[in-house]
Amino acid sequence: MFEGLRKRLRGVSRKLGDDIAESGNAQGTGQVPPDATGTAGPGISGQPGFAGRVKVLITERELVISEKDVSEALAELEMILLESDVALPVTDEIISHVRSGLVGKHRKIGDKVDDIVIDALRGALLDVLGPGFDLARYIEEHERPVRILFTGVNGTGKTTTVAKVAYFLKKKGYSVVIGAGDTFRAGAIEQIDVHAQRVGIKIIQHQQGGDPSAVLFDAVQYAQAHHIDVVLADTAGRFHNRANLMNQLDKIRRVMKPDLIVYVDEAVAGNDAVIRAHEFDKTVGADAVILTKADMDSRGGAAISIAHTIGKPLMFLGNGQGYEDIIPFSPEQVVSELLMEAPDA
Ligand SMILES: Nc1nc2c(ncn2[C@@H]2O[C@H](COP(=O)(O)OP(=O)(O)OP(=O)(O)O)[C@@H](O)[C@H]2O)c(=O)[nH]1
Ligand SMILES: [Mg+2]
Repeated sequence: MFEGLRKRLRGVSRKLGDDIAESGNAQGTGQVPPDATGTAGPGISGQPGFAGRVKVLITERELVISEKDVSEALAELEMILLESDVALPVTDEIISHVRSGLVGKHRKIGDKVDDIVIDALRGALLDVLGPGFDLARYIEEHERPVRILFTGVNGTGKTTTVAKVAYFLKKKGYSVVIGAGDTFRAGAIEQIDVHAQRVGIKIIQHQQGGDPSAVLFDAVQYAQAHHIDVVLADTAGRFHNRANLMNQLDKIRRVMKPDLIVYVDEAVAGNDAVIRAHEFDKTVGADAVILTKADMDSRGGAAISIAHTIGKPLMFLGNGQGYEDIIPFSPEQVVSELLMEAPDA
């Protein structure tokens, strides 16, 4: 996951560290008397004596990181983020956060520069990734059944994600019903029916061509009558500029009254996913985002940008085709993986 970005971040953080360390060496050799070996004795006229020399050494051993030390590596970091499809405003935010985390910082000669650099990068990434969304906690804190509507464009992984989330919640001990709300695409009802059988979850379905609002209304009624904890509503893929399909989604929203609208897109779509999420949020609303196919995404741009850009948290990352292949989004974990030292392969 995001291994291309990880490698490039590792490269640029080394460069940042090296540039800062090199400038420290230059300051050190330029200002500390070369013969300051600690020999006692009277000072040569115009030169500090032993005590003076020690003082110089001590004060000179604390260095301040300057803009000049970091500007080249930050320009490189900016290119890396943009080439990894991190949205421009998010890239700007990260750069300015790293810059303010480094420039003006006092450090002692001998402090590990790498730690200072990694701390600055970690802070910047955590800041843009936001807090994530804990679905189990949400369910605990809300009236049951919790109704969750999944939306998004065609083929991004909505149906698979509904099955994965159902499996995830079932393992946590929640009862779940799935509503087969894609009555539009041929084969869609059979597809989700097979998933539901495999993960052992009750499914409510109507005929193909029927009104998806009616199916999802029935799913909610079933959940209420049987004290089911969560309703997961699949829907047909659609683009935000298709007015009739968006009106249909609006009707679903009015009839089903979802507690959460989850926008599903693929991490591999990069900045397109961010733009689409924004459009869906404007048209039907979005409370959280799931990015699928993170296992196929080397660049990581959408995962880094989406929450900050649309102001909605990331809930899960999909990382494979199996039912287990879904990870609750943890900003700390993603940042640790991005910044972890691993052998260059
Ligand atoms: N590698 C990988 N493939 C995934 C992931 N999630 C879904 N897929 C695959 O993506 C393809 C499309 O998944 P669907 O769940 O049918 O997508 P959808 O959004 O429901 O598609 P429509 O209903 O046609 O809009 C399938 O082949 C899935 O197996 C993931 O996290 N990783
Ligand atoms: Mg589908």
